Amino acid sequence: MTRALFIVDVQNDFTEGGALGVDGGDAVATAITRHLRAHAGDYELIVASRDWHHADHDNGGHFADGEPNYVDTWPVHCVAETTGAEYDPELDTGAVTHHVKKGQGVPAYSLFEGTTDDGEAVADLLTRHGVVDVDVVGIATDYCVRASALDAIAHGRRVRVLTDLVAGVAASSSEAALAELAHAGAELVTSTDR
Ligand code: VGL
Repeated sequence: MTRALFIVDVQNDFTEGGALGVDGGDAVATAITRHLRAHAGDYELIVASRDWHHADHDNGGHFADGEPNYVDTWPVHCVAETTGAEYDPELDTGAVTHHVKKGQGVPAYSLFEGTTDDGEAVADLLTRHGVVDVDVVGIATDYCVRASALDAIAHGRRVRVLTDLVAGVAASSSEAALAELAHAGAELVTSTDR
């Protein structure tokens, strides 16, 4: 079977100390690096995404005008070309085959809303490589991991979420997201039990 790994939004602004840092973000970055050292060879494609928002722009209402509600309005985060938008330094991106940017001027929770550096849509990339299976890891469980995994299912792929390699904004919405993903057909498995 031809398998891809999605590494969703492991960026400085989503790890501890970032504008929208989640608990456990740094640990997830380190653990993904460990997973890549052992298992990069299991994947035909390793696709890493970055939120890449416009500066001085509300990005389609994604950046709060006032207090964010942390559901669909957020503090300013992951502005293109800033440190906050870079990959967390604990993530070793050496094995990444495709870098995807998303959210230029719009909210974009799913990695499928982005394009590679060559301008290719992720769905086309997967089809071109005959990818059947997708493992999903990264941040945030309850937002971009959720949306990316649901889209992978919607695009007909078999999806596993590696549950020790994700971190969420809030515990209850992360739990709900994992339950929703399981119901939608994703397999929830740890990186060591897979
Ligand atoms: C994300 C909140 C706002 C994410 C992105 O990467 O999950 N969450 N923007």
